Amino acid sequence: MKLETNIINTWCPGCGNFGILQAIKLVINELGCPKENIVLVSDIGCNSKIVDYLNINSFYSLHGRSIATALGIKLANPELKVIVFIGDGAALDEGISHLIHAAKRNSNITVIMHNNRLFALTTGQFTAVSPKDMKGKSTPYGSIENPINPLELMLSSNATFISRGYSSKIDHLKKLIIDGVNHQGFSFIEVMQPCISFFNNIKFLNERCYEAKNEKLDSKEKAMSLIKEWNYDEKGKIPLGVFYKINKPNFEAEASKHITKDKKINNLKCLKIHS
Ligand SMILES: Cc1ncc(C[n+]2csc(CCOP(=O)(O)OP(=O)(O)O)c2C)c(N)n1
Ligand code: SF4
Repeated sequence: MKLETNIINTWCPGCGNFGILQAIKLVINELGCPKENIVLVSDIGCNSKIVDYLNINSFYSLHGRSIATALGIKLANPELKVIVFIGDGAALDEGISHLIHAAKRNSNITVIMHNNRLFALTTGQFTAVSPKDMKGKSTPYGSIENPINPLELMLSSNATFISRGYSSKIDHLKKLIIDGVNHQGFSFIEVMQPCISFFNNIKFLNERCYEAKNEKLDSKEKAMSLIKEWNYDEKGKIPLGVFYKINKPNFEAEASKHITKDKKINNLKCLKIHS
């Protein structure tokens, strides 16, 4: 089956989303599961157009609501591999509560957050991860707020798989996504993604991103020290890789036990009624 669609790609030339699209194509081909068992859930934004360019079952959600939608899909059919594409604006502004709760629940879905550090489709407003002083449509004199660190947020929300990739490192990103999709719990993959038109940080990212080695994936302390190595400021190196990975019962598996119990109770009730 052809992975490409006939839809004309409207991303700006040079956009980091092309690298993520390339990585996800490799992931789908290498995952080894039937393509009909994969569901892509997209948000709203430049990032979300990715599902238009992939011939895979997908669901266009509302802005900031894609994670809740994905959780519902996974709950209804736990056999599916559910992958969310979401921007930093949707994940950390409009939809931040969904992100925190999906992590807390350890929902067995994968969230790929395209981090271009602003709202791109609406032409460059600041988000929770925009640098202080960033000038844009909603901050003509520069943002007066400091960015949050989303990976720190994920660690404190008890996400069981936390990682970071870069759209220009396609092979590395492909491996991260495969690892995240195969993880039996909530996997969060932040992807640094330059927005060429409104916040072109490609040189900054090329100079700073490096593949970090983490031998202690189950250590929160080690994860925090890697996560804190770069704090969304304009200095230092930016580590890439898996920072944290632990096994814990996931939301859908736990919920299914209750559903099975419920079914048994209902069956007993039916038997009583009929006897
Ligand atoms: C609830 C809601 N708020 C605002 C919008 C307008 N809106 C559409 S796309 C977008 C920007 C998306 O930014 P982001 O999520 O960071 O994704 P990007 O475009 O950067 O990939 C906004 C604000 C909307 N559609 N719905
Ligand atoms: S506006 Fe930015 S994020 Fe959107 S397609 Fe263009 S370069 Fe990519």
